Amino acid sequence: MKKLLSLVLVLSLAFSLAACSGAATPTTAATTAKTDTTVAATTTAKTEDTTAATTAGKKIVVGVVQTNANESDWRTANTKSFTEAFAAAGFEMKMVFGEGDHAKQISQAQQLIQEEVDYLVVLGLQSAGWEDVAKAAKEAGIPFIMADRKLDLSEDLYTAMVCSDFAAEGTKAVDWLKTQALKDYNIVVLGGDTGSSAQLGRSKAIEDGAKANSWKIVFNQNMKGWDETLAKQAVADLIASGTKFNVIYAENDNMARGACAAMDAAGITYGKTGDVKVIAFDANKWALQNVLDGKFNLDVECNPLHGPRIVELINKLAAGETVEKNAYVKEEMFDTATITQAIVDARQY
Ligand code: GYE
Repeated sequence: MKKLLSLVLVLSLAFSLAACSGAATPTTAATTAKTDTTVAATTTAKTEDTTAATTAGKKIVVGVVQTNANESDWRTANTKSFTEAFAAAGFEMKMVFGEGDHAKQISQAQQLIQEEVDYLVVLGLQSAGWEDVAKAAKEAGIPFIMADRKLDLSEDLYTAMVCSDFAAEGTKAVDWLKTQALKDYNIVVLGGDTGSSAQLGRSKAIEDGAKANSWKIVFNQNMKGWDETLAKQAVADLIASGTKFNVIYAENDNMARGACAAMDAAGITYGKTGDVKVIAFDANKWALQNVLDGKFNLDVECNPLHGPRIVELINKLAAGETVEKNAYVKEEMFDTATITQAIVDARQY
């Protein structure tokens, strides 16, 4: 029955997908991210199928629709966290990578529904365009879980989410920037993948912050794949064009490192004692060492260790227990005034 149902659904999805064309625009940051950190809505997704899966001693099979294999050091840590936690939990993991292609992620999710996974975990390249997949998973009785990036789905179309609050991350950076009391603010925004909730949230925060504080954004471009080399080239071109800037707002650590490499090549000073403030997101271990060394001024944490969180969630769902529907990961920030060697040494990623 589940096989026939999912076949019908996949066919209807295929037809609807033909109509879906995800056109990316350079720097739009219009976002609908609604921060509802305290919603304690709970949900149970106990369906006869999932209960059967656990009780029958059958391995729980989890489909994971991941973004790109080598997108960033953050993504590498994220994939490793799933792989290790699922193996330890005895889950069978079917992880697929969209490699920058939203439509590819959609068809990969369909395929996993077709293969009757017990749970579907999605980390979307883009936050929009997931309704049909979520409906198909629901019809097939497969709990749909969002991890890392919140997708534009109504609450009835997903089971639970464990995500980062990207608007809050961006606001932390804007509030920190305000405390720097710079004479002028000429900001370079190196954005992440267009349309991802991470990019949308972080970009909107600095755009709103600039408007509210009459700061100038002299450059605002999204780098495909959060790419370090593209970020380096973009800043090198900016320097060559003679554009004056004194703040780098890089939406992940790798792009911040790319920007620093371009400034090194041009002899521009940055960081704790330099002319340009460098703001990064993710807070990988090597990046926090850069904060400690005064190369990065601020690093806003975005925690990639979702594996154990999703294992806990799935085990609860499989046991018919209630789970928090909208969970946001608790995250910090580290600047040159607060960072210590102990913090760096204790970093798990
Ligand atoms: O900031 C970036 C990664 O979705 C939060 O994706 C994640 C972002 C992270 O490639 O480094």
